[in-house]
Amino acid sequence: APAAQTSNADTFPAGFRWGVATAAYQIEGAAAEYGRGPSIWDTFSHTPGAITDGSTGDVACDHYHRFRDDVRLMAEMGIRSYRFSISWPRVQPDGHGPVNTAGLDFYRELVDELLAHDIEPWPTLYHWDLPQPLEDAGGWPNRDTAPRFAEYAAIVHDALGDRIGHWTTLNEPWCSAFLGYGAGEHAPGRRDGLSAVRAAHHLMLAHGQACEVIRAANSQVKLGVTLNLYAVSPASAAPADADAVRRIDGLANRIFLDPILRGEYPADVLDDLSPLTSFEHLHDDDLGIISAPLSFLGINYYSRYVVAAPESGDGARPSENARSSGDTSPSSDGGAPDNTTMSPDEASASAWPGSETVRFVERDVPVTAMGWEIDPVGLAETLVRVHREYTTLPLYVTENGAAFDDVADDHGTVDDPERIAFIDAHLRACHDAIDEGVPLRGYFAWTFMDNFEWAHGYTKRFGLVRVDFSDQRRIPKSSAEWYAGVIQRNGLPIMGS
Ligand code: GBH
Repeated sequence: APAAQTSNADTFPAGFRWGVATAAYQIEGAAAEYGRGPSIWDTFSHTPGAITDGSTGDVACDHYHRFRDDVRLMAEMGIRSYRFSISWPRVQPDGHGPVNTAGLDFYRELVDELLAHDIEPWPTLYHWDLPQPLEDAGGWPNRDTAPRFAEYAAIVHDALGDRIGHWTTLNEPWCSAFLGYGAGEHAPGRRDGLSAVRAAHHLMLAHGQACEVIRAANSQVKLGVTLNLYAVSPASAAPADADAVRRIDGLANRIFLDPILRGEYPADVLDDLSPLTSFEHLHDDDLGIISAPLSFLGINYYSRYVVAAPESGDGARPSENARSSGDTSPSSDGGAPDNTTMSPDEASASAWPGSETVRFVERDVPVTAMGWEIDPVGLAETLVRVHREYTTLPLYVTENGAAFDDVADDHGTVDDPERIAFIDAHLRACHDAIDEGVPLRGYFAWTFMDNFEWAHGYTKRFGLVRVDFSDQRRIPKSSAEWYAGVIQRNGLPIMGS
């Protein structure tokens, strides 16, 4: 049975938005066609060893050529809102200057097709695919990338603004900064704590500057940003574990929430980072720009982190690698330090600069195929926390979902009760949060169809719809049918029926 059972009300508020989400590089394919330039994900996925199965997003779901069929399938499922991302290098192949008209046309046609099917388009301007020329010029650790992004945002808003209700600037700046420049698990695969910290700041600056230019063009526009937030809890009641929570909550959540929603950096996080930098990259007016007024906040929620103080004694090895890659191989299970097998670069790779030695504890609880703990209560906790501590803005769950080891029969049919239970439990958690007064206005399931799961390539399937990558056939899983029912009744099935 689903874990969060406290709510017996099964209907959502009138007008609650029901959607699915995707991202450009994960589905579009047509990577070198129609004037699209390369992004850091093209470069990274073509780097031997970077992606588990050696795959790339060159073709992915071939959505670029099949978007009309995909939109029709969404309409058949009763999807009311579609969150997708716009590929910056499709619109601006060099990351600045000339616009690729074919790229803008693709998104115009997609938006028109959605509207024709009564599906609300929810674009995200940046889901990790930085144009490669901008990475060559320093990437997100370089301050100049921020105004480039604002320029790109203005171009897209100009082209589509009349048909879009809600704009999201960035998806999960934590991943871009700390997985991309710290741990090196994501593009561009750099492994340097200071670069990650600078990237985080410039991503937020880019968000703020984009908000400014878009709002200057339309004062009524609805603007938001999507953060991936975690519930974080201690492995024990020991004070040292509480400090581990403070650190990881600081680097995962508060380092974005505080600047964006309060206009300040959390002092303790700056303190933890001070051995790494004297913060020359923070300029006087930045926090004013970063805390630009918003209309909503998007939250992506997948799991909870349970953390503990570093092993006493030293030599405690960076512990994030095993968990953040979903890798459960014996070599990464937190055993004895063995840095001799790592290059200096690998040894310093961490998504948690300044807090590298905090331990991520694996508990004996159900996990998804990614190895992530299934913890719907953490979603309610996160929503209530953001509402009480940070903002009264409308909130949206812009991503939530799970990979499981789907088994398809000869017809490609997948029965996926685990995915249904996962989403059911998380929706009950959403309902609990609403009962507690959280203005949660919508939910987007991650993801519409199986796709290129970043460093995991095609080995992890998060879709409601199965994709057969040998022939691009789409086959709705039982979770798709179940979700269609949820949307139709604006609520969950009554438990036990
Ligand atoms: C989202 O990111 C992305 O927006 C989406 O594109 C992606 O396909 C989807 O999730 C599924 O991965 O191993 O316990 O340390 C998710 C953000 C950040 C979630 C890192 C997992 C590591 C968990 N991820 N986190 S752990």
